[in-house]
Amino acid sequence: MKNQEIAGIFNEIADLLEIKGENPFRIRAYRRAAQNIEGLAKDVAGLSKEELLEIPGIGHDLADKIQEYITTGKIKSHEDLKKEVPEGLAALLTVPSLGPKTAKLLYERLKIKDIDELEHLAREHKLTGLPGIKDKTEENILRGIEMIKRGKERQPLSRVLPIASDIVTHLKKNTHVEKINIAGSLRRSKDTVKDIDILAASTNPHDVMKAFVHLPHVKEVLMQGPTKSSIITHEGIQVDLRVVEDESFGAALAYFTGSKEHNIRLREMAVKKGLKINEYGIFREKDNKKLGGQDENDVYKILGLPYIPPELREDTGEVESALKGSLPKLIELKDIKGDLHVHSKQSDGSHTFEELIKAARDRGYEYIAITDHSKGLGVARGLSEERVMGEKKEIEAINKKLKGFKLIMGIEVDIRSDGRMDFSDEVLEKMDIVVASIHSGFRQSKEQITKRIVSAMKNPYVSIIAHPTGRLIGERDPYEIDMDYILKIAKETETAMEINAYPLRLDLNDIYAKKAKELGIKFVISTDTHVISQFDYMSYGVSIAKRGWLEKEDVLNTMRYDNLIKVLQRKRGK
Ligand code: DGT
Ligand code: CA
Ligand code: ZN
Repeated sequence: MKNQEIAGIFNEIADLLEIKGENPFRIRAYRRAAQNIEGLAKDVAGLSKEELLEIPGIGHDLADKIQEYITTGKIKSHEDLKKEVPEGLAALLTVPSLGPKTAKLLYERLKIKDIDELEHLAREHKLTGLPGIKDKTEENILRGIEMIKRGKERQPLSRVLPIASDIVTHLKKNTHVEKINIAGSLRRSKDTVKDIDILAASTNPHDVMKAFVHLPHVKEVLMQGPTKSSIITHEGIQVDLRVVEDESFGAALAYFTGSKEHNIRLREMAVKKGLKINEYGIFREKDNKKLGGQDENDVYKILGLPYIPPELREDTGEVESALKGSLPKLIELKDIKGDLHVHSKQSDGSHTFEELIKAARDRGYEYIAITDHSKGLGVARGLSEERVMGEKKEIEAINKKLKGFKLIMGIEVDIRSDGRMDFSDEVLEKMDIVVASIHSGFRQSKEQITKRIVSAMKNPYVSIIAHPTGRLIGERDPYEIDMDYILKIAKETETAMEINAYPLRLDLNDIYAKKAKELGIKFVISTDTHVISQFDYMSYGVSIAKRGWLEKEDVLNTMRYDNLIKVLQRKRGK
């Protein structure tokens, strides 16, 4: 799948153009194209030019560039740009929080050639004093570098899962495997993963391993053995494949799915019962008699436990809960009846209402809420009061014609730096659903940001807090907030918390979701779609919800439209 490579190159072109001080519209066009390609479910390599032109933001020029990359592995204008901009300067641009202007300044004044040198000088406070660079700037640069280093160790779920699934498909097709499954943190749907663990059962491990190390995905073979092989993919991700006998597959799957902490708990329980568990099976201690191991559930059954879903296996109470018979009945993708955070062309989305409705109906939804940005977000073409009322009229007219589907009039209202809402209550009252979120002032103190979110929750028209911590995995840390206090107020004010399914957000995260559920807070799982293919991010949101122990009843967008609106507006009557 070439989508991410091409999106990466388009972003790089945008950076390079920015350094050169080129036309901002051209720069924006590249960034938007990158975003849209990255969000695409289909591989661009398989698309005709006509099909490429259907991707929002892709015109003839960019479509040609995509095809040039697919046939030659390069884009000439990109190579030319790189020659114009020194390599060292381009390297500096990879640091999040370091914009082209500052990068250029540092490169020209201090002759910084790479990130190590930048880190060194920032630590020694050698950057301050340059125009526009303060202690804070140095801190942010160091934090950005830290993030790059961390980012190399762990990759977002969404980048890794498609690669892993593709490898599994290849191995299933080309080799004789009886069973094959993803294991490790990827199977537990953690928001970031270190590597890909795959487990297979085969009577001919040699052939499977041979096929594995020759897959088109392989950049480097780290080791090749009869039971375990490891490779590095072109994306730089390590993949470990283990091959076992069919009769041990279940035990091995349980073992390599982890987590390590969960496994330790199971082994302790086993010892107390005179049993022994390892990757080969589950055995009676006294005579080593094998009691099971072909199926994963053997392990749980023999321990006297119900099956524990992989998303819960973190030793955060799932074993106790299993013993009591009180494991949650986890929410599933098919429970979701609609998406409550969607952007249209009217702000920074790429589609008309009609296109969004069709895409939502194709996914079996009964409703979506249009939640374009409010006026404060100029960069996202935020709506003025007047435009928002125009949008409302249009939506009402569309709803008159729709059967079996509802377009919900909403707004993503910006919580301003001073804590006020970007729209007055008179405007918010006219919306069927109000999603409030923070898009600025990320570096305010913990008290200030907490206060802003609390004031949004205390507004009777705000039904949902969107992406409550503002993180972008690998790009921006969560802002500092007093989450315990926020959750307490969410409960008191009956404000729902969003699990934003956009793969770099996944925010609320699993840990806070579990806490919030324990307090009885309600959730929505929303994709924040800007391009219709992003509706499919819902599955990532549901995975995080599962990791947060959520059940269907905890999530409002599993409800029918009528009940949903009643619940979302309940706080208005108080
Ligand atoms: P990651 O890769 O950091 O995202 O997280 P995991 O959980 O995939 O960790 P990984 O890849 O090191 O190991 C995969 C699974 O193998 C892990 O979840 C449990 C099992 N495992 C690995 N090493 C040990 C160990 O020393 N003891 C036990 N009990 N299990 C282990
Ligand atoms: Ca792993
Ligand atoms: Zn949004």
